[in-house]
Amino acid sequence: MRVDENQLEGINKEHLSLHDDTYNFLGNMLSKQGKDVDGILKKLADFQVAIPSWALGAGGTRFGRFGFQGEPSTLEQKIDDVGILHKLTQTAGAISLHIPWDVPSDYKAIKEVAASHDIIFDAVNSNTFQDQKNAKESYKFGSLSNINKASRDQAIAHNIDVINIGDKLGSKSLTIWLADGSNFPGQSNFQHVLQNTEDSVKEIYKALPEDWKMFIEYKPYEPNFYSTVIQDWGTSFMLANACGDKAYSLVDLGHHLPNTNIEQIVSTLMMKGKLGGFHFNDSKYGDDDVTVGSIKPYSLFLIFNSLVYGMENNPQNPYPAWMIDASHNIKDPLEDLIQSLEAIQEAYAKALLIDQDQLAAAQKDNDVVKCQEILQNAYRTDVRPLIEKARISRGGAINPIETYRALKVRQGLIKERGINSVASGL
Ligand code: LRH
Ligand code: MN
Repeated sequence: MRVDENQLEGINKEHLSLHDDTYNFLGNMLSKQGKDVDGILKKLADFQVAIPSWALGAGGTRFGRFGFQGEPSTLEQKIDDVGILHKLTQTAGAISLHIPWDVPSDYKAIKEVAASHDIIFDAVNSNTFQDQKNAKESYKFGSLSNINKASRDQAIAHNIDVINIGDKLGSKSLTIWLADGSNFPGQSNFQHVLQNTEDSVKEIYKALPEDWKMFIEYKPYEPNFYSTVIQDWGTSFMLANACGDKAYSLVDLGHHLPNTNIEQIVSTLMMKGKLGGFHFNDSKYGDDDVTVGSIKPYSLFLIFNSLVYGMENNPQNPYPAWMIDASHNIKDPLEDLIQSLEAIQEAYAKALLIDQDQLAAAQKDNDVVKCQEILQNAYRTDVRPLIEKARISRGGAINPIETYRALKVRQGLIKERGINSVASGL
C-alpha cells in the first residue's frame, strides 16, 4: 500500500486556497515581527522524527487489547506503514527497530524497502525485559544488573548483537532501557545492582562502533514497583559519564513522576552535553504513552523552548535524536502517530517563534511579566499554516488526517493484509 501522488495532489487542491490565505497572513505578521520565516520553515522541513516499529499495531494493557484491522505483521509491512506516514507528513523519515521483535530476515531487501520510502534506520532498541524462547538465563530478577553473572553476560551479548544488527542496516545508535529493579524493600542491594549495571553498560560501550552513540533511557517505575535501577536522569547521566563521550541520556516524556520539571532536566543535560534524544508521548498519570500533546501541550512547548535554546547555545551537545514512543489502545495507530507528529512540529514551531534575545533581556531585568508574555505570545500563535507549508514544500499533505481518510488508507491495508493481521510489539 502506497499513497498515490496524484490523489494526494487532488486533495491538497481542495485545501490550498484556505492554506494560502492563512499562510500569507501568518507569514506577513511574523515578517513584520522580524522573524526569519524561511529559516523557520527550513528547520521544520528538516525535522525528522523516528517512528517506533513497536507502535504500528494496537497496544494494550494487562486488562486487554483491542486489535486493529490491517496491522503490519512483517517488518516490510511496518516500513510500508512508516512510508505512508512519511508521505503524508514529510516528517517521519526514520524507523526505530526493537530487537528481537524486528530482526530482518533479508537485510538487503529490507534496506531497499526503506530506501524506496526515503526512510532511514534510527536507533535500535535492545530488549532484556522479556525472556526469549530457549534463552539459557532469565531476566526475571534483572538483566545488566542481575546478581547472577551469567544473566548479565547474556544481556551484554544481546546488546552487542543488537549493535551488529543495527550496523548492517545503517543505524548509528543503540537505546538501552532496563526494566531492572525490585518490587519489595530488601529484595536487592541498591549499590550492588547499580555497580553491576555500570560494569555491564561499560562492556557494551566497548563494542560500540566509533561513529555510534549509546542512549541510556531512565524510568522511575514499571514493571518493577518498588525500585528501578536506572530510575531518573541523574542515574542515566552518571552511567553515560562513566561510559564515555559516545554515551548519552535519553528522555522519554512518560518516564517522570507527576509534575517533574522536564524542561529543566533537558536544559541541564544539554548544558552538560549529554542529551542524546527523546521518546515523545504524553501522559496524565504514569507511563501512559498516549498521543503527544494530547494532555500537556504547554509542557511540550516549554521543553522545546529549552531545546531551541540548547541547540543555539550548546555546541557541546549533539543534534538530538527525535523518536516517538507511544502505544495505541483505542485509536488507529497511523492516525494516532500523525496526530503525535503534528503536535511535535507545532511545539517546535511555536518555540522557534520565541525571541530568545528579548527573553534574555527581560530575564536580565527580572521583568517576570515580560518573560511570560514573550513565551505566551509565541505559544498563542497558530503555527499550523507554517507546518502545512513545510509539508507541502516536500510533497506532503496539507491535512494528513483528512487525506489519510479520504484515500481510505486503512480500508486498503485491511484489503491487502486481512482483518486478523497482528503486529509484533507491545
Ligand atoms: C519502556 C519504553 C522503552 C521501550 C519500551 C517499548 O517503557 O519506553 O523505550 O523499550 O517502552
Ligand atoms: Mn521509551
